[in-house]
Amino acid sequence: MKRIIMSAWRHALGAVALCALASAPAAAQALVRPAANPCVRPAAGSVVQEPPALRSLQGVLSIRLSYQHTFDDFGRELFCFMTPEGLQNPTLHVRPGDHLMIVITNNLPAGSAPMALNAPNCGAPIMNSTSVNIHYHGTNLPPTCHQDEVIKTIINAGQTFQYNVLFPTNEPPGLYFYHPHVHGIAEHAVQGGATGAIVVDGIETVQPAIGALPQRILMVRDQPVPGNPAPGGNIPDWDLTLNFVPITSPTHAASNDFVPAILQMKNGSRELWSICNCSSDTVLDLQYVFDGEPQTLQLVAVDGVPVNSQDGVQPGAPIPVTHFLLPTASRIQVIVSAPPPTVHLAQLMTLAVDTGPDGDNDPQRPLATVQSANQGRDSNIFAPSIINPGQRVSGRRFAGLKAAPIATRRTVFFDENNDTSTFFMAVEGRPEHVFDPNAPPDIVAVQGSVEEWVVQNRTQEVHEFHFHQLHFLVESQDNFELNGSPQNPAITGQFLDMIHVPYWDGDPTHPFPSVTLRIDFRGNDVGDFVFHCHILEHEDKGMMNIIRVLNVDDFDDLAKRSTARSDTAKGKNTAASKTHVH
Ligand SMILES: [Cu+2]
Repeated sequence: MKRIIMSAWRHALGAVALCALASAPAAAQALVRPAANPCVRPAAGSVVQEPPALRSLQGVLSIRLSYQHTFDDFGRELFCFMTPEGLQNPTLHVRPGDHLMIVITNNLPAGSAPMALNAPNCGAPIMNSTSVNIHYHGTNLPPTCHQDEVIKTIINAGQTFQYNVLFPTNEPPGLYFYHPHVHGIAEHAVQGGATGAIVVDGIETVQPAIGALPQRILMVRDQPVPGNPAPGGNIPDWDLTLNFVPITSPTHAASNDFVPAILQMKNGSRELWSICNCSSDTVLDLQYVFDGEPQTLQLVAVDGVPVNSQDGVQPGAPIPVTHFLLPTASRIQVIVSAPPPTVHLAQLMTLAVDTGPDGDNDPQRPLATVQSANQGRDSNIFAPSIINPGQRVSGRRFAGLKAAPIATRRTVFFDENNDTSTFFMAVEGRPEHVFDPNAPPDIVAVQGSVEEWVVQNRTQEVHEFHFHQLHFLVESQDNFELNGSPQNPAITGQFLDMIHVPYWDGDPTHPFPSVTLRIDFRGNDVGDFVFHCHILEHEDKGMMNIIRVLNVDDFDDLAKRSTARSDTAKGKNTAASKTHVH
């Protein structure tokens, strides 16, 4: 049903350019030896445990990771990042302005299906079926080699690579995550579990409602259903896990026999839950229910940005929600109360998500049964991140975006060819094509500008729009109801790195569902980077594109050359942009 495809690599097989590597430091690093017993996972019905956590010290978090795999009892291939001490996928706590240094060795077996990447390279110039790299999802890091670059960064089996990532001082405090981002095998790696949380500490200084509440990281992931049964009814396309505790599904479509995880809280307590939808392909619609009654959750952050915290509105104010649609790769942080003793059944669950006629089966199911007792499970939770009394973080990376003049307007859209199982992240006015890491960018923008993009869904399944290196301001969600899908009112006016674009119902008189976004190129994001659907099956099959952001001088040079070639379209575009460059 859903298998990784390597045809995109095979067609590009050919002369391999053995050009000089752009990354000399990697060779100097001592390799990280494989850990014993990698990727150990708990049993169904287990109590949810907090992932291991590592914290920066005096502005630096320096770690060593071994990328490994194993197979579980159902034959599923599991992937993980292991520290030499045996910690799996540790949560990485940093503060704005910190350096995150990671030495990583790829300890997978040698791969097949090589594909050459044109220079400039970062790491190996050839990628294959066991390559790895690390994307620091949601962070506002530059797309440069050794930081958050994923198009040309390749670490092959046996190779060691050094990341030296510098978090900006205005990075919003909140929940981010890391995962491999090699085109063609991203779905397999992420479904295998190669994801970990990144926390930029200090959110309580922007959202005072959090105060000193205990905090908990909840990572939802997805994986193949054992035996690959035909999806339908309550048999999903993908099973879910919660901090790796598998949520097993019924074996009959009409059965409701899900086995949730157990989550233990202290009687009368409140906690901050930082929840990542770290699944590859599964959209969630989270709800917290006491005896069938949806509870109000106080939403304090989405995608690492404290809500209502930008554009001079600090401290932020929480948004009450009774459910929240969480795209793949999206994160929310919510304040949650323990169930009172009178409640018989308290559950964190995901409601059914209608992914469209061409989409996956994503039924309602419980994630965890929440138990409260006089003895809390303090070992499960970590202390609040309060930096130092009196110390604050600004987190205002996107301040002023609402009022900034718009330099350029563009339309991009999701499209599919069902006959060839190819997926497109297309740009209006450009030929539609599957992602090619060696292709030139379809969009060139200028650093310092702000653009307005309409992102349309022209297909009959949902897609999840992601922009690397920056967040966008959600201006509107359009034509949703007309096509049978609800909007999510909580996100309009907020700053996200993921947004759900529901499916088109196929009625030619209905305009495509779309979102209108303000894209912020005022940051330190010069270079080539990607925007794509974060349903990774779709990304692997081509639904990704490249944008090049140039600094003003390079952009002006490009504009002059374009004008000299009488390229009127580009010339007009440039003139419009330049008038608004600060
Ligand atoms: Cu998609």
